[in-house]
Amino acid sequence: MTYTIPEKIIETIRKSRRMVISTGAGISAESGIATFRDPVDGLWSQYDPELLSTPEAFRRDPSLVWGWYETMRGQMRNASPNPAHHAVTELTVIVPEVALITQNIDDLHERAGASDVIHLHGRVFDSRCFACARPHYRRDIPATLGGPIEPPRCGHCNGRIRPGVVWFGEQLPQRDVKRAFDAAKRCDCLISIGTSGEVNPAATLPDIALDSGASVIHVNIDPWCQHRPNEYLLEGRASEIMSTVLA
Ligand code: BV8
Ligand code: ZN
Repeated sequence: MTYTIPEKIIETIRKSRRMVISTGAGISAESGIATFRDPVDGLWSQYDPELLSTPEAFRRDPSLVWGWYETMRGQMRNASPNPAHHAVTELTVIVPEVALITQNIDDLHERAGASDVIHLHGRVFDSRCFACARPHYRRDIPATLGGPIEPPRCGHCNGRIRPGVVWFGEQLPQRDVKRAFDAAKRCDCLISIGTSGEVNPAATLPDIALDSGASVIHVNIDPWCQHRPNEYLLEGRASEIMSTVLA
């Protein structure tokens, strides 16, 4: 099915001089990476991702949480950027000023050629000591994935190593939050791709943009949208819609 983008939306994107592109798990879904709301298969199906993504869960069972993130890291390493990631990169080249903000912890925007990506919730490929916060570098991904794995130890204080992501209940990096909020206030157009808009403070970006007089375009297979003035919904798969936007 070829997707037709309403002329008004095409015009809004074409005229944009200061754009924010805000992405969630839905942009990586077509690269084979499960979203938070997708049912998770195998061992992990008995766990709620939100309950594993907390410091309390890591304190309670570090091997289970570390194993969960190593499985994700393996999945993300084997995934490839899809046409939506490439279309976003193209927009960052065409539009004079673009802030690319993602809630995703994968590196598919970078592997699609984007730079200066604001990862509001960190990156699964970063890790640090849970006790002293010193960065920990590792390249290998364990051969056997899919279950609990004992996390490595910090060379400095012997504390357990944790993924470099922001867990529920943890503060986001304040510098990144400020950059993201300032960009949402300045922009003339914010495109939100593949997010359920359920996690704060990332979920406030579209409203900040609307309140500042910008247009907001949601790209989602699920037609959720507040339908405020200047707020639009493009219902469908991110790769199909974003490729059509750039066609
Ligand atoms: C904070 C990293 C201040 C880890 C993530 C009670 C106690 C403590 C805090 C709270 C509380 N109540 C509320 C809060 C705040 C909390 C929050 O918002 N909770 C929600 C659940 C209510 N937020 C926080 O805790 C944040 N910190 O507030 O600090 C503070 C400090 C102390 C005490 C109080 C406050 C930290 C939030 C960051 C959490 N870390 N990720 C990891 O990834 O494992 S969040 C994680 O979930 C993701 O990063 C992402 O942000 C979020 C999932 O959202 P989406 O990306 O939108 O994904 P989702 O699956 O939901 O939706 C996918 C969408 O794509 C769907 O709409 C679908 O239709 C669409 N889609 C699917 N396929 C496609 C598609 N669209 C297009 N094309 C397709 N093919
Ligand atoms: Zn340490």
